[in-house]
Amino acid sequence: MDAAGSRDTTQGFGDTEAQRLRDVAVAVAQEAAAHVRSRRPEVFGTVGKVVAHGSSVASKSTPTDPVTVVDTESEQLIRDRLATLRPGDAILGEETGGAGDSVAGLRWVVDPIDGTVNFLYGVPTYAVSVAAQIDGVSVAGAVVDVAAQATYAAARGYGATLTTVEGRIGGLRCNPVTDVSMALLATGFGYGTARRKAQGALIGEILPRVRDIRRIGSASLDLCMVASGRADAYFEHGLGPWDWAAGSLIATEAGARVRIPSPRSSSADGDLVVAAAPGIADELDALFTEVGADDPIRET
Ligand code: LIP
Repeated sequence: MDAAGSRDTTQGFGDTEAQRLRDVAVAVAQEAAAHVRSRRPEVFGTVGKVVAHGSSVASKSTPTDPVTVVDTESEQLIRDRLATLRPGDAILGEETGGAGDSVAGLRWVVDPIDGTVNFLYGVPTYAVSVAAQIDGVSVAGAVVDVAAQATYAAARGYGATLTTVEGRIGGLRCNPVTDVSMALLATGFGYGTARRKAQGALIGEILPRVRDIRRIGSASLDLCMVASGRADAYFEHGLGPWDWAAGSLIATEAGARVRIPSPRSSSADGDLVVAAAPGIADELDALFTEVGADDPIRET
């Protein structure tokens, strides 16, 4: 335990169920991230030597919503490792679904590559996200920044940590910002044209009222930016549960005020996800209500 009392920054030595689940999430996400890191140059080449994509890339909801062969490999690796470490546990994955409609009991919620467009283009901002939920509530989670080889992790009630590639472990806390006009916000956009038009209109209302906006292309890393103080808040409509299941817990355990959809929600519902440093949470909620950001943005 560190000076904060209940905050456990000694990964791997916890003895509660949440800490044990966190350690499984960390191990599995790190193994999948290592696979993703090794496969990118094989499939897409290195800068200045791009291999033709060909059959390595398909599209999902729109032609601009890709899934690569590495997304599928990463999810299969995660499923195989969880089947060994946690036999019989339900698993919901972005690429192959699963876990049925029920959120009862324990289920793993997995995004094998969060930030697939960045992965495709070689923009080094993509992650592997693995969360454990009990009755639809995230109790443990890990987000591995693949390019930086950095691991964000949390167990509910035990704080959030960042482990660097050098193995340094630190506790995470949100920024002490208290004025929305001085806040750096992160956001993201869907793939469908109708949703993107509505999201762009919201940006036009919000951008003049804040310090600035960043769009990095990975929801799980956006949420970890809030947890680590690299952003003061994050908001996005229309995420899947795999995008926010781990990062929302990490942000919560770092002190953020987090708003997430029902665990049964889907990207099509267009619900809003928000994570905000506590000093601006009320003012940001009022701004979102004023500009109409609280309402879902469905794909029409
Ligand atoms: C991505 C999210 C991101 C969002 C993108 C996309 P994917 O997830 O992490 O926040 O803005 O449109 O949904 O598709 O790379 O797993």
